[in-house]
Amino acid sequence: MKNVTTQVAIVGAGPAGMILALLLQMRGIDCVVLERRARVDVLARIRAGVLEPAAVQFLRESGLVTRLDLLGRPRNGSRIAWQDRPGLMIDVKRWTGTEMMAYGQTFLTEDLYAQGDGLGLSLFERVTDLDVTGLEGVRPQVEFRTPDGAFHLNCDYVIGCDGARGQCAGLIPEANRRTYERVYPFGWLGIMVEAPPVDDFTYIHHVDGFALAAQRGPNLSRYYVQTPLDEGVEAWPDDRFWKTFLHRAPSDLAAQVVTGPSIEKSLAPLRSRVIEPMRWGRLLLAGDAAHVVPPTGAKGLNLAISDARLLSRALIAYYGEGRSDLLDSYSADALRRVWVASNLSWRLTRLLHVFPGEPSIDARLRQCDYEQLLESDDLQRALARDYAGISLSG
Ligand code: RFL
Ligand code: PHB
Repeated sequence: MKNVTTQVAIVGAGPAGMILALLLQMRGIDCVVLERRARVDVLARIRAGVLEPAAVQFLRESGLVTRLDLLGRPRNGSRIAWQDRPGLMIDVKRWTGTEMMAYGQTFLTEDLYAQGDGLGLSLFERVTDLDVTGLEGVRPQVEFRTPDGAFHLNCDYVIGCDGARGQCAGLIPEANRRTYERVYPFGWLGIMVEAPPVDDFTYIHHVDGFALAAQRGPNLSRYYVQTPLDEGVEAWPDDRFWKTFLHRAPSDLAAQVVTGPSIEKSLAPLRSRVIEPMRWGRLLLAGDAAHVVPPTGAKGLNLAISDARLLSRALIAYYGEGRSDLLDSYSADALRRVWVASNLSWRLTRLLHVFPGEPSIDARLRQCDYEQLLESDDLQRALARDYAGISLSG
């Protein structure tokens, strides 16, 4: 077994793990990243598309991403389209004076891996048999295997950035953690298409279900439809997808859509989950490992970025100045944002989706919610602020 010693061991090389690792590395704090998958698989994942103003500003200032201005597309906000009712702009620009940015998570991950190569980041890929011990002491131990052999790692802190299906959250003994969770009775089927996108990100509510038109670039579009959980990707050939999407979209939007063969297709179940606290002993959690939101609010990646940022500050203060106060308050500081974002994601999901088997009163209440939103500047401002993450940044 090969021995490795480091200050911070980071499990997971998604956005949370990579951003944290790079921020630490740039400040001379020694860290090692352990990733279960091979780089090609991590880089092939297609997920988020929208960044909040604070995330854009932070990524710009940090120098971690090099192509924001080349590949990113500033957005004033996103639209809601509603069957038989007027549409509505979630007008971030008007109500907050800031802009969102369309920037695919795939681009971000490529940027982060390129920075990691440039900085000589110590990244172990295809990690298996991860075993973490000693989290209650001062010197946690991590054992793992890669195709190159078995490793034993000594460190000061273990950071769990291993996503929604990772194992780090489970290292907190059940008696010391609380999990709040809702599993939604539907998923999103997403396709990527090499065709010009529609003008605006548009969330669509239709009596038959939700749909979303999104964009990745001048010739790259992303579309989603709400689907039942008992149907896999194979039940959704392209022609069924397009028929469903175009049926749910209002006619003016449908007229803009350039259809084409999908170059990628995937199914995402929806859930809300928060694990409290986000720290136990020498283990700290960040990103989807600690909290999962349904994608409706476009918050997951933004939360992963803000966790990584908070945690980097706390670790830099610890190693630079010997202060542990920011590490002690990390969980509470992060959870404030997490709950506000979880609440927005739940409210938007409930507003825009049709829940199978719901009582008929729910559809009328949903319509009432939307009509109140249409009529109220105050409600629109509040929604725009939450969507932009403005009320969270304080
Ligand atoms: P990730 O990206 O899941 O990365 C976790 C990494 O950990 C690895 N791993 C392990 N490594 C070592 N040992 C183990 N035992 C391990 N177990 C797991 C995994 O291989 C992986 O590489 O989590 P992270 O870094 O916390 O980042 C979270 C974001 O990826 C996620 O929240 C967003 O993609 C959510 N999301 C969106 N967020 C937004 O802010 N804006 C959006 O527009 C948006 N759209 C979306 C989304 C997520 C979606 N899906 C597929 C759920 C749209 C969709 C459809
Ligand atoms: C996306 O671009 O994939 C996307 C955009 C907005 C969302 C979710 C996903 O709320």
